[in-house]
Amino acid sequence: MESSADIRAALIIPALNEEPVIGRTLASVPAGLFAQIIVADNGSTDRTAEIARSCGAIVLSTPEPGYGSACLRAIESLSGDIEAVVFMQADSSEDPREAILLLQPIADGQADLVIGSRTLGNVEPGALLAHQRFGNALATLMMRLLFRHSFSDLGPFRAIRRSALMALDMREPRYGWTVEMQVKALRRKLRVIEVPVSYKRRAAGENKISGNLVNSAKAGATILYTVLRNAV
Ligand SMILES: Nc1nc2c(ncn2[C@@H]2O[C@H](COP(=O)(O)OP(=O)(O)OP(=O)(O)O)[C@@H](O)[C@H]2O)c(=O)[nH]1
Ligand SMILES: [Mg+2]
Repeated sequence: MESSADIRAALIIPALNEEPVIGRTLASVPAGLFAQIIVADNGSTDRTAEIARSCGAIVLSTPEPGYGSACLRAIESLSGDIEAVVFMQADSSEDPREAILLLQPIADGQADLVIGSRTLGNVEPGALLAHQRFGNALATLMMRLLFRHSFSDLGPFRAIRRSALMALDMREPRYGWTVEMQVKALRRKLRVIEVPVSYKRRAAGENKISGNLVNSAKAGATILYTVLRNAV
């Protein structure tokens, strides 16, 4: 696998209390692939920020809670020459070497948004739970009915052209963020593709969303509401 794309890219990693794993996640990012690596923290009470800094990442914190708020803050701080952004989890579920697969279609001028699809890729047993698959299936069905476009996943590992990202005017402060990006991209008729990515169980640390049924239900409701709200 090649380790550099023909585009100047930044990596944004939203992270909340990921002390046991953020170091290994950052260490596995191929050298030279990203011009900027930003860990988007908000309110970690452990050593996430300190470890991320010691690994050479820029750490940004926002007092506003939420996955989306952290990502928004990171976007505001992108340096002027960045042409594309990759979003990735902090927990080593994804393989950062595969970021090149997400970036290349953008570099080649073939896509504006590239979703890393876990359901098309290699999923470690137990990494995608039944309720996650169900939520994904429901949200992608809604998008298929509303926009006649078939996504296979809402995977958080994804790349987007910077100009497209700015045009989307992202607003969702919490877990509606990923699906907001997909719905708005369809509404704006951006060139959207999917590539298969591999997906593993988190390497260590605590789950914030899918491991807890109440949090999953809340995230699921936010996601479905976000699809509907941005569709009209
Ligand atoms: N900054 C920030 N990051 C968050 C927040 N909630 C989750 N994250 C990060 O978003 C990513 C996804 O959260 P996870 O806890 O891994 O959720 P999940 O992938 O459904 O659950 P696992 O299967 O355990 O990985 C991780 O990198 C988290 O650290 C938040 O409120 N703020
Ligand atoms: Mg995770």
